[in-house]
Parts: sequence; structure tokens; C-alpha cells
Amino acid sequence: MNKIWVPKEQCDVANSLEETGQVLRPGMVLLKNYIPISEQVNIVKKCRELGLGPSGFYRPGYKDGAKLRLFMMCLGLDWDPQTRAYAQIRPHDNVVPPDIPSHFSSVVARSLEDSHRLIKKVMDVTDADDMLPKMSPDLCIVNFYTTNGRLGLHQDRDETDDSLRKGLPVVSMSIGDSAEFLYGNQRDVEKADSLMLESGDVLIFGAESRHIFHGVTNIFPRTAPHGLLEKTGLLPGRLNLTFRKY
Ligand SMILES: O=C(O)CCC(=O)C(=O)O
Repeated sequence: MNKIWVPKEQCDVANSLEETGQVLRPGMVLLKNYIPISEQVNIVKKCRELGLGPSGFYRPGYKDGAKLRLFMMCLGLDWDPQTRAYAQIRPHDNVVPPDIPSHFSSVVARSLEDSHRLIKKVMDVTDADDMLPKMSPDLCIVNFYTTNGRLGLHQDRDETDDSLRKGLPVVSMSIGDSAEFLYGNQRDVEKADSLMLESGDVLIFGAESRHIFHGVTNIFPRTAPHGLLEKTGLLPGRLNLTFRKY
């Protein structure tokens, strides 16, 4: 397994886009330490408000009855891990997912614009859209992993044929404790690359990388930023938001 871990110190000192952003492979961009703590606080507070509401967090299961090792809620559209289908209504309790808050969408838009700037600079291309198409999300899956949470290698392939064919990217935000994230071309942990995703990181994968296998193998306790914990009282664990276009 190839570990691609960008040390956090490097990002705190040098925070220009070229130094904190990396094109990991065509269509896949990592923006380290990208979301300021103040914005992370706003996201956690909103997720808590929505997560404790009627359409909030629950522990989903697969078709075979096994439970996922995380808590989930959806915004915009519901995604059901049992049927792998999207719908306007969550089937197990008939609730309607709330809309994506506009301040969440703003972070998505900004991170895609910055990724395009980065791609143009480091890859010397004129049309960054070819390598990473623009995307305006209409749904978001919010996962909360406790410190023994996990997610096996999988592909995100339940969006529409049109969305997948265009390679519209998934934009993933990490907040709270750090996680080991694996990704690769096959569902094989041994052949996967490994990344450390820390609080405030944004990872984007679209176009050629839209169908990568990816998953989360470890959550590292007590790694969340103190400022975030002080202002939110976030429980030990990790919040992950993946924005997509259905
Ligand atoms: O938690 C993560 O970083 C990945 C989440 C994920 O793969 C998913 O929601 O499909």
C-alpha cells in the first residue's frame, strides 16, 4: 500500500493553494486544511441541528442485514444503502431530507473553483473542465464515524447515468478526527493508496477518477482540532460530507 500523507505542519506554514493543494491523479484533487475552523464550526452546528431533527442521523443497514459502521443522514435526496437507490423520501420512516444549506454549497463551489485554478497551474492545461467537470450538488450524504467507524472499499455509482457519464465530481469534506482513507482502481486493500484526511480537508474525485474504489479504514482518536472541539463540543469521531449531483 502506498501512503500519501501530507504532513499538517507543512500546510499550516505554507497555505497558498499550490502548497496545500495536490492533484493526486487526473480528476482527483486534495485540498489540505482548506475549510477554516470558523466554517467547520458552522458546518458542525448545522449538521447537529439537522442530525437531531426528524430526518436526522440513523444507523443504516445493507440488504443482508449487516449494519454500516457509521451514522448517516442525507440532504437534498435520500440514498438508501439497502436498495442503492436515491429518492425524495427516506423509505424506512417516510421523512423528506432537508435541502443542502447554502453555506455548505458555497464551500463546494469555492473548492471546485480553486481546484480548477490548481489544475491549470500544475498540469499546464487551459481547460481544467476536461480534467474535472464543474458540478452543482443536489444531494449530500453526511456520515458520522465514531472512533471505531469504518467504510469498506466501494464505488459511488448510484447517481444518474448522465451524471456518471459526465464524470461529475464527488466533493468530500472531512471534519473532526482524522481518518485513513484508501483509494484505488480495484476493490483490493493491498493495492490501494492511502491518504490521511484531517479536519478541514476537501477531497474531490471526478472525470477519470469518478469510479475509484474508496473507503475508510481507521479513525484516529483525539486528532480533531482543539478550537473546533471547544466551540462545538463535537463528540469523538469524524464527520464526512460527500456532495454529488444526482
Ligand atoms: O468518509 C469518507 O471519507 C468517505 C465516504 C464515502 O465514501 C461515501 O459516503 O461514499
